[in-house]
Amino acid sequence: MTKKDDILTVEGIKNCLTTSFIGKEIHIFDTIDSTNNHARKIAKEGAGGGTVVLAESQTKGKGRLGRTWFSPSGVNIYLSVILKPQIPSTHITLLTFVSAIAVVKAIKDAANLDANIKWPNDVLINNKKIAGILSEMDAKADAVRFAVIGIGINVNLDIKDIPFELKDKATSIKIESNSTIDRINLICRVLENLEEWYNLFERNGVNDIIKKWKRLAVTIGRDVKVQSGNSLIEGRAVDIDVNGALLIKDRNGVIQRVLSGDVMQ
Ligand code: BT5
Repeated sequence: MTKKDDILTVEGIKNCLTTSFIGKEIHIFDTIDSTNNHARKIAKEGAGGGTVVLAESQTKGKGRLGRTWFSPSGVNIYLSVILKPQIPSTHITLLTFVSAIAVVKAIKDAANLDANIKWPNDVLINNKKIAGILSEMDAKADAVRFAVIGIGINVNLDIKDIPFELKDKATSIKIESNSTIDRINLICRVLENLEEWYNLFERNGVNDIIKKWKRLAVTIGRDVKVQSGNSLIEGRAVDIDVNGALLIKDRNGVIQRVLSGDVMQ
């Protein structure tokens, strides 16, 4: 594959996409601040569910809680999808789960690599982060008006181009498979898997999602330390609940419910 073949184009993506609503409208930027910010902006202006925003690079790629997402040009995937689910705002974490399942499956389909999920939003290979998901929403009276699912996947990123502070915790498909991957093919597989699992979520509710997520997750059954706001919760991660909260049995045998946070170990 030459560098020219690997430029993201709407036509290239539409040629490989078999979805029925996700990706019917696609916006691609060479550089943008954040695909999530742009998707939120156009959703507010009326862009429909299924609209996809992609960029070759981001100047202000976002993680959760104001963190930065390293977004160099031309090698990775920075993608946001607008969705308009009929769900209460308390179910937003489940959209992160739907997306994480889709990313794991797409990496398997496109690169034959087995990734897994760390609660709530990390996709890992060999314990290093290969993808991250940022779900944001606009809600009114506890109902979701629209959600933006942001997905960043390290694809053809070389080990030498990973910044020092991420060296121990980030990886890419190229590093793990020793080969360069067609990003357009991977984007199509992500969008198709996302549509499949999102439709299942809309049709059947949370149960299938939670069952599949648990099969792919490495967090459940482990002793964990979770930083949630200012508190550190330690114990055994025993389960997740219907809203995607992590249930941790502490050393007194009490179940602590954590809706957002970072698993430190
Ligand atoms: C996430 O946050 O993992 C969500 C990342 C979502 C990025 C996508 S890209 C398209 C869309 N547009 C956006 O602006 N964002 C979304 P969090 O769990 O908070 O993890 C952030 C942490 O991951 C950082 O503090 C770093 O430690 C690490 N990190 C940053 N960039 C990384 C990268 N490219 N690969 C692996 N780890 C990274």
